[in-house]
Amino acid sequence: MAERSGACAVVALSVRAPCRLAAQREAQLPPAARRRGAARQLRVRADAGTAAAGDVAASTVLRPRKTDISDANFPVDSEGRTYHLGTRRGEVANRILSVGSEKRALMLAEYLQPPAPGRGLFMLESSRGFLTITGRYLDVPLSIIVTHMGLANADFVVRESRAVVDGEMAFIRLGTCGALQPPARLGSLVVADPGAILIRRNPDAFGPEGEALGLPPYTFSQPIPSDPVLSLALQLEAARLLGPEGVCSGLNATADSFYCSQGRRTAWFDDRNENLLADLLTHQPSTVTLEMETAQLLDLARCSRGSIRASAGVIVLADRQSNDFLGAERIEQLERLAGQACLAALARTQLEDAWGAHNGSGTPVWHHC
Ligand code: R1P
Ligand code: URA
Repeated sequence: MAERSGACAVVALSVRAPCRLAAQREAQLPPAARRRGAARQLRVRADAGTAAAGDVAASTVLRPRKTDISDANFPVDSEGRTYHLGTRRGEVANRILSVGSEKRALMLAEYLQPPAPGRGLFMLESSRGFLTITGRYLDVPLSIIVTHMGLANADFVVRESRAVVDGEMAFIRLGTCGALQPPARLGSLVVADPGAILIRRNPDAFGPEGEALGLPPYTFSQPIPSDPVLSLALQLEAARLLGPEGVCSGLNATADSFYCSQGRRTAWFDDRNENLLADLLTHQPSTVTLEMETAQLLDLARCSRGSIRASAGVIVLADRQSNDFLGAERIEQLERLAGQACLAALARTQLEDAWGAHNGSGTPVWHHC
């Protein structure tokens, strides 16, 4: 198939006869996607809490082929698909759970109901590897987006999703982090409430002029607030699912590197970060966690002219004092529980949204008909 991009792979989260599967997949493809071909098929289970046991829907991952772009300022293709995420109006819901990895996204997609009865989840992976999954949680349309890592990727996800959604939006990031001090501890979920600061490496400090001037090698922003309503909703849902002792809140620090800007030291590079964590705690004594995306999300929400609410919850997997790291099985358990808390907080938060016709530009994938 000339238009097929990439290899065809099946990730089976449950098992069914392959010939039946193929027919189901093909039937679920919208005509445009059928023409282009789908690179991968995945199977997800509807939320056990809201669907009949064993109700398994086959979901196909669409991989739209890149076509010519029309706008250098905000690039979109002839179908209105954004340049990096590859989604268009009607494919992304107003409520978005942003996660760092595909594994986490697929695991949490198991708790979604299909966007419309009798269909699989909507799944689209862009040529840049951003996976968008749209379905429903507690009957509310909701998207899970694989954001990968770092400030730039968080920027793509927020800006390009905002561009294809009408009405007020809510974003929650579910990530992992390192803990600096209590109440954050290995295995807890820490909600970024009151918000996050940004730590940036300052390249000017490493050149001769910067050295002569004594420029600081790292800079710290002031706290950027998270949305109090969304943060509280996340704390309440997380306490319900993880127990009150499993969740806390605190100021997060988002760094522009996993390594140097989080005070990790390696022999290969001159990072001048021996005092970074101590300086951070002098600057903001209440900082409890370190990760790589939340401040970008909160900054964009703050600058969204009131159109985006945002918060984040991060699972502590690295203790920066004791140097311990959480086991893989426990991480997955926590991702599942914290993920359901995020989905519930998003679904239960009131928004002035527009679930309808999306300005007449096509039927949303979650439309009942
Ligand atoms: C680094 O290992 C990654 O883990 C954390 C950091 O923010 C960074 O993205 O979050 P995620 O688990 O969401 O990726
Ligand atoms: N993610 C980070 O960014 N830092 C950590 O220490 C652990 C996860």
